[in-house]
Amino acid sequence: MTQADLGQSVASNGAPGCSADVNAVGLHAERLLNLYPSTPAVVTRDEGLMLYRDMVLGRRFEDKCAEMYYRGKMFGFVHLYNGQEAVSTGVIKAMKMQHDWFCSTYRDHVHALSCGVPAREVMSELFGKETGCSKGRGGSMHLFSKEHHLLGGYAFIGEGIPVALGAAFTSRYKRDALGDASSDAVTAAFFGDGTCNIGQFYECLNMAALWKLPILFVVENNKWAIGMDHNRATSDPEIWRKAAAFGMAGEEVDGMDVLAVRGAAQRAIERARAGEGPTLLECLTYRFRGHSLADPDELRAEAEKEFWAQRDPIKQLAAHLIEHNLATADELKGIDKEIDAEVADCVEFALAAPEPKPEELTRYIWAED
Ligand SMILES: Cc1ncc(C[n+]2csc(CCOP(=O)(O)OP(=O)(O)O)c2C)c(N)n1
Ligand SMILES: [Mg+2]
Repeated sequence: MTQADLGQSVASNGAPGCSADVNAVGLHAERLLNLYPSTPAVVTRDEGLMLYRDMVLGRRFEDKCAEMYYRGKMFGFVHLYNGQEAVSTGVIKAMKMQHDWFCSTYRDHVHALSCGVPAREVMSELFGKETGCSKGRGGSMHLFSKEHHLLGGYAFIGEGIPVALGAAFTSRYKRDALGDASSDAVTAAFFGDGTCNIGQFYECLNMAALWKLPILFVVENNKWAIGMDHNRATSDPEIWRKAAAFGMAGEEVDGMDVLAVRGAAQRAIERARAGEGPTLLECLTYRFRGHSLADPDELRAEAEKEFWAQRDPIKQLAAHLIEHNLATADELKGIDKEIDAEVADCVEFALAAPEPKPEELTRYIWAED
């Protein structure tokens, strides 16, 4: 399909009255431009720098993964998160580390880093080394850390949603049935726009609403499911509105703005901890690279890519911090340098780390005492 075909098919399936200009960047961009601004989080200098550091770590880590993949150090499918950092950072950093729970997809490296899994452990996992967070048996799509409450990456789309639902049910059951008043953990389940067209999504929304479970369904709507345009694949492209059918809270948010995401996440977390049940949070975002590192990314229109590149979440936060005198450009450059050193260190560590022993291939399939 050519770019002209793509524009046409979007128009033929799109909202009435959308202009030629809008078609150049697509309906997804139009939604972002028409978004009702949600109340962003107010941040202190320390919080702002923490968010900046987390997003830069995510970005630089992924860039390094691309380099290592093309140098033949990683095998299998590797899906990068560039462009979507505001979602991982905005949601996860609003939650309580090693208390709340997180569930990811195959695009999971940056979620793991935001959860606090050390970069050395994530990179080792990608190289299939024993020092990896899944002991080298999982690889890119199966990051897991009990210590950091990361319930896993999942290669099958939607597979993590019921797992997250189970974690949310556990919090509620411990508090209400077992009388543990301290059991107030909230779970965040991350998944994409394409995943919202499968059955598990609806089944889990139903149960979460029915039992008022403390869960955030975080949709990372990056417009694309491999090569399928979201607007051609779903009955109502505004995913957050599907919350109403289940009587739960729903919110759409600028997923390129970490403070907007953080604000929406804080509201949803507060509701969940107060026993008011789940939220469907739709973050409008975009992936800056192809679906996986095996995808040459020749399908998407250049104008569309340019539209979203101009809204780079890291640059937007940097501008905000400087404009509000929370940081100087030099300080931010200093953080960039520190992150580069951390990423270089994790590669060195992972390259030197041992492979799993062949005789232990099946170890960790079953829990050990
Ligand atoms: C159950 C299942 N069906 C199909 C696939 C093939 N598949 C891999 S990624 C993908 C698209 C998912 O798109 P989306 O949910 O928007 O996530 P994104 O890749 O954009 O992060 C599909 C259909 C799969 N992995 N699992
Ligand atoms: Mg998608």
